[in-house]
Amino acid sequence: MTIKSVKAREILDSRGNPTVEVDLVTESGLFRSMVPSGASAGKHEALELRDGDKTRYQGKGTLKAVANVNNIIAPKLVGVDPTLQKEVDNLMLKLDGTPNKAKLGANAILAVSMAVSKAGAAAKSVPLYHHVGDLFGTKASSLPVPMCNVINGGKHAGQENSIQEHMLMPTGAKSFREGIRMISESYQQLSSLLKKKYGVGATLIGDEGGFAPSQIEDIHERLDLMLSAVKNAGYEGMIKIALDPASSEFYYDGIYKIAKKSYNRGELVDFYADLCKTYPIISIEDGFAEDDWDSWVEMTKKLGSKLQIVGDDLFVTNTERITKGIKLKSANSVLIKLNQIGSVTETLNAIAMAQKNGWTAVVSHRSGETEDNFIADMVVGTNSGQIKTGAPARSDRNAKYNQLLRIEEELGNKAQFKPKTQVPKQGYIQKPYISPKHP
Ligand code: 2PG
Ligand code: MG
Repeated sequence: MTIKSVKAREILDSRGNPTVEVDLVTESGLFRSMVPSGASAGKHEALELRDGDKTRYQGKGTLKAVANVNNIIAPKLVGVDPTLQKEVDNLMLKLDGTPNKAKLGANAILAVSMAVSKAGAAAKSVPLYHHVGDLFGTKASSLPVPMCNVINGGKHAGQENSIQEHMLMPTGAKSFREGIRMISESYQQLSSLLKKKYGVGATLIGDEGGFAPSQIEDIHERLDLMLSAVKNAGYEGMIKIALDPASSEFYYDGIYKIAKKSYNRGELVDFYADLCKTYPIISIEDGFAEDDWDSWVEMTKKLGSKLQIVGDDLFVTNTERITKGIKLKSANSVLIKLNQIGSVTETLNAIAMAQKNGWTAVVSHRSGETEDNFIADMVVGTNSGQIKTGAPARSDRNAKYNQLLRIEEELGNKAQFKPKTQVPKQGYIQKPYISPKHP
């Protein structure tokens, strides 16, 4: 089986911004991939190539990246075996030749890289998650515990100095299918609570499908409402909370600003510790800014034994930065985003590095997404155990959840869903937790 053709085009993502799509053809058919895009992107991410031509899409066009696929990458791939993922990715890295994919664009390279994986799976007549498992060196069987962002803040909701993601994790579920139902029912209950308290405007949603009630600045009120929704849905104690403050967005030269308050390093660690003692929080991502390593180390020292501390902007799925983090003990988990680094092989290497060092790896979407559900297969293929892909709303988010439902069905009694081992630390609060004050 060989690659016959590779063709890129400019399409739209879930925010209506342009992105890159690739159609790759082999004897087994056509394989299509689309690249996501971040809003609260880390400054150490690989380069997302944009045209900069202000007369099109506010300069965000991707015609240069598309041309790089069609004119530079495609001719080199015709005749190549698509099961040779590492070789193809290395070839593209060489064609690019820069440390951050500045020449061809991470969006150009990644679109091809993902399409190659899909074609590779088809060449072997196996599902994509199975092929990813082969590339990664595991037998794919583990369905992830989802982190579902039901209240969107920060850049994803047009808010300043605000915690970005408030997520529910169905750790008490017996299967992925049951977990996603628990989340969906809680999400609908949250909608009712918000409507009752603030009117229908409070149920408008942000970039990741979660509600974005601009009336609610206070994190305690946000979390209380979430827990009330969980209780109303009948799942009290069975759903835990994860946060992504995305703090690089509210970091001002040594000071962090949330709502109208300012925090220095020690105060912010205390703020998180207090939250963890009040709410069943088991994971905090990007509690500190992308280059504030000392604060990360302090937070991990104080809270890391009972809390999953996830580096997103800090590590940008880059094994060099993860190596530094492991050495410094600056976290205990890595957020994994394909487009932060720009190829499937490098992404799998980042997951492997985390797992080999006893850290968790959380596979993640971007706030700007497409209907491509590649990450659903990737999280199963690597047995990563956790996926963050938004609220159970909007097709760009549900594309991933729906694919996981299909994979669980296909794996049948081989499917593993074991939150106790997949989500290693169960937080400060075991059970039962507070009865919410706010609703
Ligand atoms: C994050 C992501 C995804 P963005 O910060 O983790 O939720 O947001 O894609 O905007 O960087
Ligand atoms: Mg993040």
